[in-house]
Amino acid sequence: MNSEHPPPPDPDEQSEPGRPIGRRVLLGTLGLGALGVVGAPTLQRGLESFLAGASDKDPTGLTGLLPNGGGFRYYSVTSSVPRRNADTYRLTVDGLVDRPTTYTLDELRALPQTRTVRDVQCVTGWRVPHTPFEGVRLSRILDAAGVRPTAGAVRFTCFDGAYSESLTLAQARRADVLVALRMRDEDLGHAHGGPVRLYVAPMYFYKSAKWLSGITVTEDVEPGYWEERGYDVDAWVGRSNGRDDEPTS
Ligand SMILES: Nc1nc2c(c(=O)[nH]1)N[C@H]1C(S)=C(S)[C@@H](COP(=O)(O)O)O[C@H]1N2
Ligand SMILES: [Mo]
Repeated sequence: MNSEHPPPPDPDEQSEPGRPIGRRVLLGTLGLGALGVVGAPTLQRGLESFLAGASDKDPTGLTGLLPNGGGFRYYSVTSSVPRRNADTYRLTVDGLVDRPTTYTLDELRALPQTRTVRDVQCVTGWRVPHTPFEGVRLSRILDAAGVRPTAGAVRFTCFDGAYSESLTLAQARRADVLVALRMRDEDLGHAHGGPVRLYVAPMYFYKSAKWLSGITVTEDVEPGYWEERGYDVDAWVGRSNGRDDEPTS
């Protein structure tokens, strides 16, 4: 089963201080709103066993990951995603560049790798502290392609056929934005967007497009999948979306 990311909060609810909107919206999405009367930690455990149980019956093979021990949730906006491996994976770089390029997985692996260790933060409130990611700096890939002077933004597309994201060119050139091949010191598995996902360390995790297949340099930012549905395009952690639901334990 796939756990769909909840829609953004209702602005009226958002203005009430101290309400755990993220969790409530998540439960609402799963049709478990009635469980909201029990204490939050119990509720969270109940939700996790509900999801884990459901995922056992998942025929897509994306199982045992909901949530896995590390505290991640598994998100996909599509009900199934094709698999890509070293033979079939391709990353295309095109748009406003002098040298459009297609990379294989081995070609990405052969480039210099950068490792970051930061907290992963989903906009709905869950956080996974000190998570290592490793991959190629996006800035290196952009430089290799030769970004044209009229460019102002970068758009990311995915081989799930649905998700998209975008960054301004300045954001995309940050040293902590990676085309990630590894997470937690292992090759990125299919469920977490492998073999290659974007990793935008300073922003909410929805910026980190899984199953990355396309990087297109554009003139202007085009809102991504969740941004067309109400989330902020500038997704700096703690500075946007109004629902940074800090864990209480
Ligand atoms: N292709 C794709 N990328 C995606 C998403 C998605 O649904 N599809 N969800 C986003 C959101 S909202 C989050 S929190 C993270 C979840 O990553 P994970 O499933 O590895 O925990 O992926 C982001 N990237
Ligand atoms: Mo998210």
